Amino acid sequence: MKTKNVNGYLHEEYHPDRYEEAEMIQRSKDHYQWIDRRRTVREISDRPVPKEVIENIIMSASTAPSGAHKQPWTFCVVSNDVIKGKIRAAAEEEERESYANRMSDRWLDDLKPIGTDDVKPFIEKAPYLIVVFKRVFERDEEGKKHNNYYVNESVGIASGFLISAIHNAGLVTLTHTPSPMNFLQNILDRPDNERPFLLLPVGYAEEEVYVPRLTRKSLDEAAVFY
Ligand code: IYR
Repeated sequence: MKTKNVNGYLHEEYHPDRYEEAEMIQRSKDHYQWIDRRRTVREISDRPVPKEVIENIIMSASTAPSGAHKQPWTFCVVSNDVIKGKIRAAAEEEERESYANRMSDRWLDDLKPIGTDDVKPFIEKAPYLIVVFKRVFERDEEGKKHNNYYVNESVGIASGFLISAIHNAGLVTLTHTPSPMNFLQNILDRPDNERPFLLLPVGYAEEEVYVPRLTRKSLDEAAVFY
């Protein structure tokens, strides 16, 4: 393998996958049509999912690019019913307060077409909960803190990869964002350099599920070409 030296570090030759134009067009179109079938599903079945699938999904997410390749994420996987029960109870407590008092009328109106409320059965029902934590800093051997870079961007990208990998496996998820969500830090006993970022229940969709009828932005709405 061909290598070169950059600042005293080894760089190795890389051969990106390449396709002829026609194949490239077909592949990009197929990928769009495949990912456009993904929907957020709140009715998740309790049917077991092989743990290996969850492991592969997380390894896919963990290939995301990150600031200075610090990989500032930890994916906590919960299958234990007692822990799920604690998470659901704490999440619903926050959500009850949010829906009743913290969210604006405008916000509640915006959620009406989606039909969400403060009851979150999927937290206990889904075979797996993936709780994504961002790692704000790392500690060196002497215990000194070193901030990570572009943490939200990096963990956001990794979460996107995660959602795409879940779709690829034929499973469903939703991005649950209880707010505030510091309770996850305590229940999962995470270190002080981690902050909860997203909670994703993962599993099969129930046999018969309904999702809001929605339209996605057209190319003209989503993009500007200069
Ligand atoms: N975090 C709450 C409320 C909520 C907010 C938005 I913006 C959504 O798109 C959906 C829900 C919840 O999870 O119910």
